[in-house]
Amino acid sequence: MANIGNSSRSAPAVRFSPLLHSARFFVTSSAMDNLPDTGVPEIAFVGRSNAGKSTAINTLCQQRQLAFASKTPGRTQHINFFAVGPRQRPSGLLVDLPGYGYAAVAKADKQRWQRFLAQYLAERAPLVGLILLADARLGLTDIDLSLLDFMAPASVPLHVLLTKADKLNRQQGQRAAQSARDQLAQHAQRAGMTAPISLQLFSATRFTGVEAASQWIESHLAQAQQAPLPDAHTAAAPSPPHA
Ligand SMILES: Nc1nc2c(ncn2[C@@H]2O[C@H](COP(=O)(O)OP(=O)(O)OP(=O)(O)O)[C@@H](O)[C@H]2O)c(=O)[nH]1
Ligand SMILES: [Mg+2]
Repeated sequence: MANIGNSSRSAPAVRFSPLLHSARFFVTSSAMDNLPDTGVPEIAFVGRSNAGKSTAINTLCQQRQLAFASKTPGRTQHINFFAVGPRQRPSGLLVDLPGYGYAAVAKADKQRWQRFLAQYLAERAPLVGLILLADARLGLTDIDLSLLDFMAPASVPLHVLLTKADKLNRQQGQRAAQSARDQLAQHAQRAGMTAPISLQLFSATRFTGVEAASQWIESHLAQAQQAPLPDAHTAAAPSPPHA
């Protein structure tokens, strides 16, 4: 069974990651056939529209407008890659994926995006870690859990950020984290997920969980540098998630 670790931590004096602070825009892609072919390990940020993916990237990287965050859901339309590490030879890419579950997107666009997302998650060889973001007040929804089903065969380590934790008091936050942990453990067992899973609370306004999330990213990029990347994930062709 997957191990649901507790990596949440409240840090009065936040230590930001110098590696993540080095982040800069790398490239934008719109389809599977124009993804960058660098072999550099990737950590992807995925989740419902408005969950706080772009904001989390900006916060972790201590940059105001690296990724485009907006009050209007569905603003991130393309896949934006940000490079970290040495300029000539990046040690990792952070990937800001467009959100799912946003009702006001045209059906054809939605289906196209869902196919892409399923394919990216199942087949993207450089993907060494997935960060799933969900609003702590909503918790994990069916669509978030169905996404994990695509990931199951690819066996990519998963880290969940329950975002906007500043909107909950301490007790509500702890309850939300425990409930999401239970939900994940059950789902992981049902889906046969073998990759490690961890979960924490996160707030971009209070910097809750910044250190733990930064460490998770750094350690997965570092591990990937020591181990050669596989040719491709060996997952069966996925069917797209429903939105
Ligand atoms: N209070 C609070 N608001 C947040 C936090 N994180 C994000 N937000 C707000 O939530 C809204 C959506 O944030 P984004 O980062 O654009 O969300 P996204 O997941 O990238 O959305 P899409 O690109 O549409 O998929 C913005 O108004 C953010 O300011 C947080 O930790 N606390
Ligand atoms: Mg976004």
